[in-house]
Amino acid sequence: MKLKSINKRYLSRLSSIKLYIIVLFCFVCWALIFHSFVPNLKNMSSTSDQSSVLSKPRLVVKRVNPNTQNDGDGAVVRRSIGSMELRRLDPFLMLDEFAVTVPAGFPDHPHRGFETVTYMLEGAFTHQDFAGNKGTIRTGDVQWMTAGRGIVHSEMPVSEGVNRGLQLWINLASKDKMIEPKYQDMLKEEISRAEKDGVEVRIIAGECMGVKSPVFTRTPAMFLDFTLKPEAEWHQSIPESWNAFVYVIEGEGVFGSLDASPAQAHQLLVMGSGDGLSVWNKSSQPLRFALVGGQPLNEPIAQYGPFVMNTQAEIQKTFEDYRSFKNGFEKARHWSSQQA
Ligand code: FJE
Ligand code: FE
Repeated sequence: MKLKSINKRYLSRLSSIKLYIIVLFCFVCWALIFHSFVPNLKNMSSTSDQSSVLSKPRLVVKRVNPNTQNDGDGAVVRRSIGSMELRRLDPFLMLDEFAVTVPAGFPDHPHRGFETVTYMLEGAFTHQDFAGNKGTIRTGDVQWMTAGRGIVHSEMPVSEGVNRGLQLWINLASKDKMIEPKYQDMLKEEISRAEKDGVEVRIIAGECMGVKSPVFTRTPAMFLDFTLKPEAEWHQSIPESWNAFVYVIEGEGVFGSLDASPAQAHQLLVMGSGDGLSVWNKSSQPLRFALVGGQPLNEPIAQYGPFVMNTQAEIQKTFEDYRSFKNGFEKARHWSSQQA
């Protein structure tokens, strides 16, 4: 009788241990499955994934063939945004492809009210500012500068030969125009890269193929440098409310729809409304282009050269501040860049 009850208790304990083991086993299985699926889930939900088919691809609404012109001190620029052909593309104020050889360059000049993004394609540029910041960006490096309330600086080539790159001006919202200046520099090796199906991308700002750039964009924006092998195609989502453009750096590509005529190097394509960009490389050479998008500010703009504010009165105030070294221009009083 006694033996029987001990036996019973023993058996019930044994079955509860079994139950524990089964539950533990199930948990381990679930954890393993979950872990192996999460990255895929992330990929699947990633809007920049090739598998996410665009429902409303953006079409090219304008093509700009920038003429070369002079700016700064003997520097040659191909200005696409900021030219007569394309005054602005909110929030973008200017896009220059610059090609500069020593001793030309962009000597001491001010900025207020926006951000400048300088992306070196070839050669090197040295930057010096009135706060004592100094640095050189080389092929593949980026300088993301928030001028905010004021920067005075020089941008000059350092090496013989061609020094080539893109400079983009992104407007700041009225509430951000007078913020403290800030630099976000990235060396080529620090710029996130991703690769898939013959498509390589350098993620300067924003996100692509599930990879994010660490750059903080005060005005929400994306800046992707794509290289497509021959035969490759890509379908990149872009927030619907943003403006977007393509700048062809090298080769030729078909943008927007398969029957569009190919775009060539140095052309800027303004993309119309839709949920993303479709691109095909139908040529036998690599295609390299920058895809840039940004949230429009929809604010009035008053611009005088490198000062971009909302009203003419604020421009007048900016002249006054710059002239009398006030409200962010204090350090300009005793500063000029050092000559090499
Ligand atoms: C400028 C004088 C300037 N495009 N692309 C007047 F020098 C400049 C200026 C530049 C610039 C600089 C680089 Cl590194 C590349 C550029 C113009 O600095 F914008 C105005 N308005
Ligand atoms: Fe500048």
